[in-house]
Amino acid sequence: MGLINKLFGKKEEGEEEQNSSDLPQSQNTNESDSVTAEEDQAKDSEAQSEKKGFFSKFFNKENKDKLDQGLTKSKEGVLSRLTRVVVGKSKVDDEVLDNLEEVLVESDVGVNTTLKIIQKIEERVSRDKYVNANELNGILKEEIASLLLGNNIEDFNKFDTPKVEGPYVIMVVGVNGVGKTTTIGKLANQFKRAGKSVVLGAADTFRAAAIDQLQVWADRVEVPIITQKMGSDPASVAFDTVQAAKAQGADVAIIDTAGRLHNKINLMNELTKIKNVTSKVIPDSPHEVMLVLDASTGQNAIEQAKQFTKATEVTSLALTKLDGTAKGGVVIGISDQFQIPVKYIGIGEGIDDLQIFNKVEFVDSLFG
Ligand SMILES: Nc1nc2c(ncn2[C@@H]2O[C@H](COP(=O)(O)OP(=O)(O)OP(=O)(O)O)[C@@H](O)[C@H]2O)c(=O)[nH]1
Ligand SMILES: [Mg+2]
Repeated sequence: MGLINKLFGKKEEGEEEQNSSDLPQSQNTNESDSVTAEEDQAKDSEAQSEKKGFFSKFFNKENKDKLDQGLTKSKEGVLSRLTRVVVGKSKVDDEVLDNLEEVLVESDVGVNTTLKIIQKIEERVSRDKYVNANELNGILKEEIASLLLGNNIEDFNKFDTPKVEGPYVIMVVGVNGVGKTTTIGKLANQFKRAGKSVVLGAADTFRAAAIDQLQVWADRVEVPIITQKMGSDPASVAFDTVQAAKAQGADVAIIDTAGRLHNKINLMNELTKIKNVTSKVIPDSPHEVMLVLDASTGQNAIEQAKQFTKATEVTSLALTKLDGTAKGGVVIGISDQFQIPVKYIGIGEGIDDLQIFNKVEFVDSLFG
């Protein structure tokens, strides 16, 4: 809690600041006698810049602005619903909590996670006795961030890969059209920027266009790509990719795969086959199986994650298309419910529109 309190500018216990309007009148008057408006302003801006300075230690300003912008639609939805909950209310009572529950479900957080959040808020309200309705937003941020941080899954803080013998192999999986190929392109770009050498593998051999699409990204990022002709065995492309990456002494190999549904047995078996061949070249590979989910599908994304993780091993998640959707709350549900880290979020179609998922930063942006 300490870190969250600091991030959101809350004082430690016992240090609780009294709202000036709660102070006895005489004290208020004394204050205003001795402090001029200019001094007040100067103090305010000092406090502001201190707070900003503190914030910026954690959040890179440019990334945070971009995230704020990417989440605009979701944020607008959440905030307008929250405003409805507290309008005309002075304290957080049972009615506010009931309405809040509805707001969170409507915001695609998901029922299970919503119930956990409501329970935390209830505990908070009974602890603090009188919680003003206009504090609800801040309390929500704190409690949701604390819930997510409590799941013991560390955030990653840079585009990096663990040190392994040979290239670090990432196999990217997911349903059709969720943004696998685009995420691979963006990720390759970030890895390259971080000084890593990357090889891409076009193991979606179903459609010629799929191979071309990854080729376009490889050209744009200027990284090598391994392809075979359309209709070739995807496992054979994966094998070639890992072998080429190994031979070149590359740091990372990223394998694109065709979109598939969890219940298509043959296609799911194909993933197992791909895994088996990469491990022939680099034992323990693929080191990462990344499931890409389209956040704009809301609750379907949660369902897909459930089904996919049952059908095959998944070790990381990427949530795409957060821009242009009001369903961003789904990221909170997914981050809470799965013991698999949400590593990346997609906030646009451009090459730079991929961010590392940071729980506190995300919650801060979503609840504005
Ligand atoms: N707005 C937005 N669009 C995205 C994002 N990520 C991907 N897209 C778009 O989503 C569409 C599908 O992306 P692809 O990368 O082709 O998806 P895929 O999962 O590889 O699709 P298949 O190979 O057909 O299974 C493309 O038009 C992308 O530009 C994102 O973060 N934001
Ligand atoms: Mg694709």
